This record gives sequence, C-alpha cells and structure tokens, in this order.
Amino acid sequence: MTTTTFVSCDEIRHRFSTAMSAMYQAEVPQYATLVELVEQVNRETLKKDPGLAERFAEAGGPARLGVERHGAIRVGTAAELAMLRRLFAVMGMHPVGYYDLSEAGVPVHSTAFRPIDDGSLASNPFRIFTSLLRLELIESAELRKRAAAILAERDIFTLGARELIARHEEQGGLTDEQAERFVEETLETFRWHRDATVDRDTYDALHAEHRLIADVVCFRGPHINHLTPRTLNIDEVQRRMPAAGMYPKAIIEGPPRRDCPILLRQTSFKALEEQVRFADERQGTHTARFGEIEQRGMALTAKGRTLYDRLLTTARTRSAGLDNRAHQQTLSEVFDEFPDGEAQLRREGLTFFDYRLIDYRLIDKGREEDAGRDEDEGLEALIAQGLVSARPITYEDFLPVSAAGIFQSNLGDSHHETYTGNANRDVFEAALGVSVTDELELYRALERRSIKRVRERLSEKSQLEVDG
Ligand code: OOG
Ligand code: NI
Repeated sequence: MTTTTFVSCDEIRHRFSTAMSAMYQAEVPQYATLVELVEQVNRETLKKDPGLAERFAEAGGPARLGVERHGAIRVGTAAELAMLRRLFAVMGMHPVGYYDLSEAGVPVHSTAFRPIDDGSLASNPFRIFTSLLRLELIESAELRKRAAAILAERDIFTLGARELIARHEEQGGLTDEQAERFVEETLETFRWHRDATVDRDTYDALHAEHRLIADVVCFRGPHINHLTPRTLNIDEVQRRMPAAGMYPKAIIEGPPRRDCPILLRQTSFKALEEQVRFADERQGTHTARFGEIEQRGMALTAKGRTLYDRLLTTARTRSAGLDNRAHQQTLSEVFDEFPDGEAQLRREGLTFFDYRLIDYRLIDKGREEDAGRDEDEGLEALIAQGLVSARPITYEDFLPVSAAGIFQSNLGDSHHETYTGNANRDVFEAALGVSVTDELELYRALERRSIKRVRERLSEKSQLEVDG
C-alpha cells in the first residue's frame, strides 16, 4: 500500500509568498529598492542594539526578518471573495477581523486572510488584506449596473487553480508536485495586466466616481497592490525614503514610537503612475501599486483598544494637516496617557501576555499556596519572584484608521466624502461564505491557554510532592 505525503499548509504559504515577492519585485522595481532599504536599516538597528539582536536570535533569528509580513488585494464580487477564501485555506490562511472602510471614504469592506496559530505565524507570517468593493455605494444606478456587468464577465482564477483547490479539499492536502503547480497557477490571479478590459471612456467614468472602483473593475484580476516587509525602525526608513528615490506618504500611521510598542505602525511609498492600454487601443496611466513597511507591537485588550482609539482621535484632530514630524510629536504628547511599561500595562489589563513557568522546581510550597490564593495576584507574585515569565503577545491584525490612511495616500489627492452606508458585516460574511474570526478572541484564548498551562504545571508539581 502506498501512502501519499502532503506538503504542509505552512510550506505552501512559504513557497507562495516567496514567489509573490519575486514577482512583485520584478514588476515594481521600486519595491525591490524598498526591500533593500529595509534590510539596510534592520542590519544597522540590530548592530546598535545587541539586546534586540539577542532576542531575535532566540525567536528564530534574522532569517525570518526578511520575509514579507503582508500584501493586499481588492476584489469586485462575492463569488471572487468566496473562491479566494478557499484558495487561501490551502495555505492555512483564514479570514480574521472585519474592517469597514466606508466611513473613511473608501467604498470597501475587508478582512485579513492569515495564519492563526502561533506555530504557523512563526513559520511564515504572510497574510493578505483583502477588500471587497461595495458597488451598492456607487451613487449612479447606471454606473453600478455597468460595473457589475463588467465584473460578471471575468474569471480571476485559472482553471488549474480551481482544480487544485478542489483537489486540496477532497484529498485534505496537496502533494509536492501539486503544491508547486498550485503556487504557479494561483500567482496568475495576482499578476499585473497592463491591458485594461474596458475602453478609455468606461475607465474614466468609473475613475471619476472613485479611483478605487476603476482599479477593481477595469482589469483582468486583483493585482497585488503592495507587499509589506517588517522594519525594526520605521521612523528611520521613512526618513531615508526620499534619498533612495521614493516618495513616502505624508505620515506614519498608528501609534507613536514607544518603549513598549503597541499595535502596528505603517507607512508606504506612494503608488506609481503606470502605463496602461485600453480595450479601444487608447493609452493612459493608472495608479495603484506601491510598497509598504510595518512595525508591530503588543496586542491590546478591548480596554487598551478603547484607550488607543480615543487618544488617536484626539491626536489626529490636533495634528490634521501637519507634517510627519509634528504629527509624531503630537502623538507622543497625547499618548503620554497610555502606560509605557510592561508591568503597568499588565496590571491595568491593557495588553495581552503569554505566560510561561520558568522552572517549577524553584517554587517552594509556601509560595505556591500564595499563588493559588487569588488568580491574578498569584500570577503577579510568581512573576515578581522571577518564576513565571510574561511575554507580550504581538498584534497580528490591522487597524481601520491606518488602513484608510494607506488607501487614501495611494489614491491620489482626490478627497472623497464619507459614504453614508455603514458597516455591513453580515453582507460581507454572506459573500465570504463563513464568519470571520474575531481577532480579540484569538489573543484572549492564547493568553488564557498560557495561564492554564502554568497552573497545570504547578498542580503537577504539588501532585508529585503528595505522591513522593
Ligand atoms: C489596502 C490598504 C490597507 C494595510 O496594511 O492597512 C493595508 C489596499 O490598499 O488595498 O494594506
Ligand atoms: Ni498594507
């Protein structure tokens, strides 16, 4: 009897993100320049900070530093989104979070397809921020109908990709050779096409309604619109972009620089104007593709997030129209109110932690009874004694205000009113075919599991003593 061995989802995701990175660097040379700049700054940062370098070596090392953390695409129909869900599942990427961007004047709602468990994230963190166009937000009924008709004509997946996705679902995996083909076939979906599917007038009409609508509707597929490596010093990369020939977006999105980084800071170089050819042979340009960088920090609890949202709103109101330096300065001042030490963050329940028992042989009976007395106090006591470690859990998701800022800066200066239609998670999930996982729930579960493990090991220990 022969048994078939399947390649792991993590391995397929790794191959896919590597191939995607190579394709995008070839398509958008300026992105390759950004990757080089990020590597340069990362090297310098590690050299200057031996402590950081050490923590990196422990956590899998700088080898992982170079791999992209995320990319983004935009699709036009429910059927496209539903098929993407199946495609990403092959690579162990599942929809987490719901983001409504209509409030910020972008007629889409989104999720992130990403690995969920710790091991998968560590093995390859690649995720794709995926937006679905909300045609219902287009005002003109005629244009709405037109866009829907154009979208109905296209199939963004190759036949081979469709077959391999179905094969994966039937077999419960893909063989090495099938995985290779899967990567090759699915890459086609994300490739750039300089030939638009519509004539110039149609493009112009959709573009006039909203640039993003033209981007989603007028091409053969959802070209990858950016990739995002991880930087260890986002302020420095932003500062050096112009000298390297890139136009950075006006401000770095997210929280300010802190001793204990929280959530996610992001910036990008602005999308390039690229030559396109319309179906009526006329020429033109289209602006969609850019490069982004990110720096991640601790995941916030609901309480921490409420505080973040409030402070961000205050800072943004105060610094509207100011340059990055002034904006960062304002952010820092306003975020003074957000505790910036691990112990305080933990005690105030603002961030999530992963707890580990360091060495239970060190714990004597008295201390252990102490630990059992009150859940939280017990844990704090063990941490204070150096017997339990509390490692901050990294935020693995996105931020709607930041995402809107990234969208906006890459849609040119045309400013758009906010849409009156509000969040519609039900419609999004119906299109997707499943509910999205709640990101907060994932962090909460991770923290809870870690506490449970600490307690179990402690009680194993007392059991040993009773038996012995
Ligand atoms: C997505 C923009 C959002 C992020 O990192 O927040 C995003 C897009 O432009 O399609 O990628
Ligand atoms: Ni992004």
